[in-house]
Amino acid sequence: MEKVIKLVHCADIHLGSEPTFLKSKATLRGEELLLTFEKLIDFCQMEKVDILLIAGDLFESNNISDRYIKSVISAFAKIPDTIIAICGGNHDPITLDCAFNNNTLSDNVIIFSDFQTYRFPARGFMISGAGFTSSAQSSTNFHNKKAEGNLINIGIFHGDIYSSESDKNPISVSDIENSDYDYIALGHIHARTEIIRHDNVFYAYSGCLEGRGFDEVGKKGFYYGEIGKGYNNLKFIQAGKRVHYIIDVDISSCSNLSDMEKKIELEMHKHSKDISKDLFKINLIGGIPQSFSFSTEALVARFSEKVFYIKVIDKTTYEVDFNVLAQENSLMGIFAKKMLSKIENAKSEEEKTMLKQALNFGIKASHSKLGGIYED
Ligand SMILES: [Mn+2]
Repeated sequence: MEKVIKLVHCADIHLGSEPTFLKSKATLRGEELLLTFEKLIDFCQMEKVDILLIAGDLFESNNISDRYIKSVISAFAKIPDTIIAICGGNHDPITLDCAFNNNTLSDNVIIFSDFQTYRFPARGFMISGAGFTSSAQSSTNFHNKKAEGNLINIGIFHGDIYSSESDKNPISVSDIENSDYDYIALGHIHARTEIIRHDNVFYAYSGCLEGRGFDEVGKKGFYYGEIGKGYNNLKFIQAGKRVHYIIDVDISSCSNLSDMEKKIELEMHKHSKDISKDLFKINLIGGIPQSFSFSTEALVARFSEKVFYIKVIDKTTYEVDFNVLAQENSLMGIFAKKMLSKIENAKSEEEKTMLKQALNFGIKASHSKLGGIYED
């Protein structure tokens, strides 16, 4: 077989960020991002990785606590045989006051701002890339580039392949596919792609290393494996210490908090290997009798020792015969009658659904359940 090299591709680590929704656990979570990154460095050392690619947004901003920067720089120095290629992201652009310009880095680290190529002929590869030099960049820094020579050509970029209108380095897929690069490591989009192949060009978004909120659900990590000319066996490795899950739980068969607790826990275990480590957003769904009222706060309290974080959103509906209610001579009766006529005359399915929800919210509000309805 032709020469292959070992590679790790990660991106969007956002060191220095502390998810504020976690309140008293936010600082702990911020520290965990750093710990996961340090584990990744240990992994590179153990596996004797040739190249570690960090495709932008290593830091949450250019204005983060010095301890994060110091930890990262000493971690880099621990793996002198691994070439560490980093490009600036929109969160940590390469500016005069960025971490990399103001600190001495070990010789194994290369930083990309304007497009540049570094050649390592003795090791059989070359790395080309570009990074952000300010927080926005409307034209791409990867246009009409072509692979050259016999070395394995690697690219590293932070940008958006999904929108040509993006002001975050809109990279065109055809520029990638026509580049003849052997592998292009992308950052910026926090949801990973599979390894995409076009002829002998391979490319991927690794996604972020750790989820930091419920817009980053599921297992997070990095790509690791061997690449060569026309060869790529990169595999996803889960690295995140904790996983965020959003789960719909139908509680229509429950008649008290204890039933609900059991049902929710059962659903959690279906998704998570260790619920005590993970974060859950539980959407309660299903129809419940009007007589059944519960407090989402009380439900959350039942999980305080069982999970790292839980948020409960009440999306249940009341099993009410609205037509009967509409006959009632009461405020709710009048409300139901008006809403039913609006639903009847709705011009679209969307409008109908929205009006039905409004009817439900109204009925729930009359039962003082407002606290559980709104999502923050
Ligand atoms: Mn990012």
